[in-house]
Amino acid sequence: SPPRRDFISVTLSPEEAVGAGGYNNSKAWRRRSCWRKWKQLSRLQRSVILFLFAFLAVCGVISYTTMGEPWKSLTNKSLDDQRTEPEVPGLKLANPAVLPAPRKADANLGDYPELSPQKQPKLPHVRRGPPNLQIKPPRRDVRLKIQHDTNKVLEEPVQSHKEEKTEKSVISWRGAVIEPDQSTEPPSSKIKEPEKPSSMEAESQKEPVPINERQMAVIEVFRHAWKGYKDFAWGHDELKPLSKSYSEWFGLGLTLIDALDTMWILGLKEEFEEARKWVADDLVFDKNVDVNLFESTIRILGGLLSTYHLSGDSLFLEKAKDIGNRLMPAFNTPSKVPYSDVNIGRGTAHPPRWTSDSTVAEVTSIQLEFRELSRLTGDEKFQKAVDDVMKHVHTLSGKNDGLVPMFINTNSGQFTHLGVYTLGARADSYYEYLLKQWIQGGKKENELLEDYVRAIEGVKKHLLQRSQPKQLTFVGELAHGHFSAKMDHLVCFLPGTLALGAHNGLTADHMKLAEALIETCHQMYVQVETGLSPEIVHFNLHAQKGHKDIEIKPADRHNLLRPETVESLFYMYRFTGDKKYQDWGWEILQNFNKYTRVPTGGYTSINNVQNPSNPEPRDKMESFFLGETLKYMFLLFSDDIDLINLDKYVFNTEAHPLPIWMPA
Ligand code: DMJ
Repeated sequence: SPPRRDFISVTLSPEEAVGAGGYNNSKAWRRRSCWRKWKQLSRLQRSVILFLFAFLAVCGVISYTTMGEPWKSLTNKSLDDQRTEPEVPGLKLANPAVLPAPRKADANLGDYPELSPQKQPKLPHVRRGPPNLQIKPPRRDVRLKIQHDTNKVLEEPVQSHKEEKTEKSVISWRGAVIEPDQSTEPPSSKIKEPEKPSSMEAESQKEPVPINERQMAVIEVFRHAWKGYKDFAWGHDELKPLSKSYSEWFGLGLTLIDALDTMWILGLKEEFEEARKWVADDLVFDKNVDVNLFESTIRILGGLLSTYHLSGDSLFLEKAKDIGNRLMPAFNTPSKVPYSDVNIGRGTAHPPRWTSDSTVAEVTSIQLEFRELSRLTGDEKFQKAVDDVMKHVHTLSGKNDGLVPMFINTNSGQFTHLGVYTLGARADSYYEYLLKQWIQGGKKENELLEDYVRAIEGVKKHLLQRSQPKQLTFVGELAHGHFSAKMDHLVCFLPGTLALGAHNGLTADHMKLAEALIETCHQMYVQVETGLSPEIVHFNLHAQKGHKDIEIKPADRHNLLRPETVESLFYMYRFTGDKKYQDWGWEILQNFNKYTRVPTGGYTSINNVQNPSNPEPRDKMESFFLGETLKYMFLLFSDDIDLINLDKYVFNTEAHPLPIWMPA
């Protein structure tokens, strides 16, 4: 066989000859030239070079695995910071100019201690979520000593005074310590005392606002309700306090989830920790169960997101992502207007059995939650789905001066049952979420504001009337041109929403209307025998001897422990400082205690607000009693505006506070 050659001879082509003689810098020439040089090396030389390359490659891989992730994380952050436009073509994010760049779904900086907030380089210009909203957890060394009887609290001022002193230190973890300069700090997965940045020092020097006697009474009511839930309904949807059992709606521990952030705000650390454990160990969404998209969004997704923000505990964000993803099939409709029901285990969605319509309030009151989920996860699909619904509804015909019908078809995307307009059931929170989305997004999304302002003008034009004899301003309903003097208790969200709009710069007449309407809602309580409002009232338009302003039909005289009036009282007190609103709320709390409290634990809905001697308990405690009513009650009695500051948070329609997206 021919001897193996260490060299090869190369015959140059004419062009190469030219190149050799002159200057040829073509790529082909350079490639061939390199190859020739390589081939001219000895086998030993080649082996050494190859070995060096291999060695460098191994070093590269090792250093990438130790340093690559943090580097990647920082790189992603820089990209996020630069991003001003959404990645989805055609989707204009609600407020790209002011929206803090979304955090990536897997951005758990707890995994990277070297990137702890204090050491992390501050990236310029853009504030990042979750924003400056973490509120410190309750201190372990402080225990609330709460009396078991509300009346006792009031009868024994000396003891109450002592408790107030104890509370001073309890409150110190809460209202006074909102941390304004932690905008770049991701929530850690564990609750811990963070090192205080300098701006926080100033905050914590603020005199703590002590919990007062009325707030103590709310805590006592909460604990009594919680006792019933814990003893007889733990982990189930709702307590049936009389039969000492429970009812199931979705089978997802609805009351427990709805109550999480209330416990945090009230400072009930032990209860909170116990509930957290249930969420960690037992809350499973992989279940073959149909849930209502709206109800599970406002109660479960909203509750988990707000608890995540208050506690900084990533468990709640993980659960929020899980349920958020499982609800997404609802948007797979011909019109993109979502179906009312989703099977969260199977990933299928459908309208109610009898129709292909959805309720307008339901499809337009899930936006705050899904938008926030996108901001936190960096996954735009959630926001896109709900923004598309709003954009679509914005363009629809069938409105009457901004007022919307109650139903919308999931196939055609058009309103149905035209001609009926109400601010009550099936439309209510459409109006609420127009304003609140505008606030959430930094007041930049003009279409939302336009629709809201137009709708309030529509209310004034078509739905406002005055009753006799007291001249109470109320919001009635319009059906095919006929005015009905019927008002749901649900409409009592409106004074609070109007006041919130006025606080955010809308015209003073909104506040005037809010003042008139909250007086009416108050009268819906005080003109009734038990001092509790019925579900629906009819106002008298004509004075009749011996008649009050309010008439109640037998089918409407139940009370479900609803929050709307207390909610509005809270806003009115925050914005006016008028203590009468606190007094009105206090009367309501006392009447709940008088007529709805079940001695063995829990509170119950009642069937007859007109019969003080037998209000006919219904044997059900709705989850919103703990999620909303008692939370708003506690906030109403507080004089600390930093206890859920309304310039930093916006409440979803189930009273779960979500952050307002701060401008850079
Ligand atoms: C709650 O689930 C929400 O407030 C919703 O917007 C209306 N109904 C109840 C409370 O009444």
